[in-house]
Amino acid sequence: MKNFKRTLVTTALPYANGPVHIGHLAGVYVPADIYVRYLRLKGEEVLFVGGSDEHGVPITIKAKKEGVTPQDIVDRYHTIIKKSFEELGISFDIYSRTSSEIHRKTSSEFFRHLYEKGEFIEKISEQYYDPEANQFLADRYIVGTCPHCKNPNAYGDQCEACGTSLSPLDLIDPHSTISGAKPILKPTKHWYLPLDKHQEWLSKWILEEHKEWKTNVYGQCKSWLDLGLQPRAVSRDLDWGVPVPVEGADGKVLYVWFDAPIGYISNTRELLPNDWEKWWKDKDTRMLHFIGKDNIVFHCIVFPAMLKAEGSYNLPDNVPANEFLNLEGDKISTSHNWAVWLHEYLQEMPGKQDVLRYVLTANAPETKDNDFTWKDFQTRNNSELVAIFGNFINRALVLTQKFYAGVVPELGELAEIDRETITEFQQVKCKMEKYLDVFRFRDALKEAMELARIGNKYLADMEPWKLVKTDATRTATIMHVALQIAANLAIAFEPFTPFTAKKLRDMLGMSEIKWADLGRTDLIMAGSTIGKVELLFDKIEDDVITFQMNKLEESKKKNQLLNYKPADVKANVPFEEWEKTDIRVATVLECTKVPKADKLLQFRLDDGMGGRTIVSGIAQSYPEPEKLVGRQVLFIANFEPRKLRGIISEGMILSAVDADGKLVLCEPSREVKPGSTVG
Ligand code: B3M
Ligand code: ZN
Repeated sequence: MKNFKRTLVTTALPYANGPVHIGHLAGVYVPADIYVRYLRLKGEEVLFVGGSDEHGVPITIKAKKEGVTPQDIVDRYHTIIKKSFEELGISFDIYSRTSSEIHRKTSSEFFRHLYEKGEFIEKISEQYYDPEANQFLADRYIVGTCPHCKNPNAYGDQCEACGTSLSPLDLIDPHSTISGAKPILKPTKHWYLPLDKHQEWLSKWILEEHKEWKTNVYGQCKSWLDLGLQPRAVSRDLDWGVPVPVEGADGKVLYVWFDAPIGYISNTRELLPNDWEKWWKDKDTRMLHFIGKDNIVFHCIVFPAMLKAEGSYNLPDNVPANEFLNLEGDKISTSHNWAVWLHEYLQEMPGKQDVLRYVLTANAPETKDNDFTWKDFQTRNNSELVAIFGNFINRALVLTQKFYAGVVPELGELAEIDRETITEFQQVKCKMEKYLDVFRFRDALKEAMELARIGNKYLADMEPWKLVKTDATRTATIMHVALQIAANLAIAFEPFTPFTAKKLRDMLGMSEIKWADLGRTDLIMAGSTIGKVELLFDKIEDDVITFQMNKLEESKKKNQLLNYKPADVKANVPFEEWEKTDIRVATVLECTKVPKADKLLQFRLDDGMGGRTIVSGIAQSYPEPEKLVGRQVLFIANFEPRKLRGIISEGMILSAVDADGKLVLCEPSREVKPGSTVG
């Protein structure tokens, strides 16, 4: 690997049309922060740049829906996002935004420069226009029937019912969501970045010179390149964004994916107005983009092509993109509120930033999609953070308090076992580096945890609590070694769990830490005093997890109701057929659960004809069956009797099936004589 003087780390700019969730964190922000903290600990020169992406159509749609301006929307979410990142300890040097003046200037100049160099092609194409609202329509503003599944509410870019990507021209019976009008096709001019002209150098640069990129990233690039690159429009007809800075471009803005990556440059410029160029143009600077997998093509192909076309910028050295994190088995979805939102987590779980950072790293979707579950969150907290890391630190420090009133004891002569333990924990640094240097943070974290395991095992084997009664010198040596392991943990965990590392440092009285010190056995001196001992982690009880699970369950139900689509109507039946079904009213006399059958209820009914028994599969919707006594139900009286769990069921009780799958009994709107017919 080439030697660089400094590293610029960027993280994908989250859209400011919603808060960030654990998927964003696991994919981008936590790994980037780990890496940056690691470099800083090593004393390297590093700049960590982030910000909000405040342009694009979804923001304008949200604004319209709420009757506010797009600026209102981005102001709201930029504030939430920025604050929540800070609270989670994502240590940006700057977190800014693309609606800033400096960004408008930077991206305008960038476009203008390429324009003047002749790096764009201009094309006129036919696009949908709303004749009532007098504006061109972004794909998302056009709704029509999906040609594949006939969903009447498909968008111009995608049908959310069947998942097919669409172009607005595919839609049957399109209409504008702004005015409802039928859109007309109208010619419009746009600027295109001719990616086909960049194909050759891009292929060489990625496929030959960057074989070290993660396989998921390399593979995606390869398939794009194999398909052959096409020119891409870099402007849009829209009134929210950076205006296209050329004559005759009224009503046109830069495409959000053109201006957003330039946001990395603008934000660097905002932070370092006089010194930003060395981070972008000096060949001794290495640039890394941390992103999610859906952004790979933009960061590995489109943005590099833009930078190359400009001519004076560096290209990224690596783009360590992650795969996706799912939540309880389902894809995280902002629109379906299927997510764990960072700002809510921080509120509901105060002081537990490091638990989330830890779990998201231990389970990071580095090579494939992964699943976050609350149960796993609890287990990792209770049986890893509490039982291994927290337990070791607590033991070592509490014993030091107890035996030596908190004064670090002298190191005596080392025994074989001490030497072995020291050799073992000294290897951790090298192992961690091997992983951290190639962005394998899960494995690096495992090694850090290994250090705590070594400490735990050492204390468990040595049993200083027993030894103290017979051999004071030996006990002092053991405790001295254990405290050095504790100090090492404060360094090893700093990139992953910075709040805990700080707490630990404070307890041990360590002021400054350096990565280079990892593995040392003289980090805290005999005679120094340790501070007040506090637990590093608390056990997470079941009720905390149940609360979170219930919250998710609620949003799942809401979604089912919101997205409910009635089932297709069955084939017609002639009257004579229908007439054969004899539906009657009955009053419930008794209702009980059928033993060992969790779905079945047994009804005894007054059917006006001497009574009958019916077994019905609605137990899950009626957990207190006795409450049904006295109510009236509809039932099919001439349904062939069937034996269910040994009970003869003489008919079928009618219920409606609600969107969430719950069964709801049908009842006449006022009481009628049992046995009355229904028709
Ligand atoms: N805002 C997309 C996203 O959040 C986009 C990233 C921009 S990075 C320059 O998925
Ligand atoms: Zn469809």
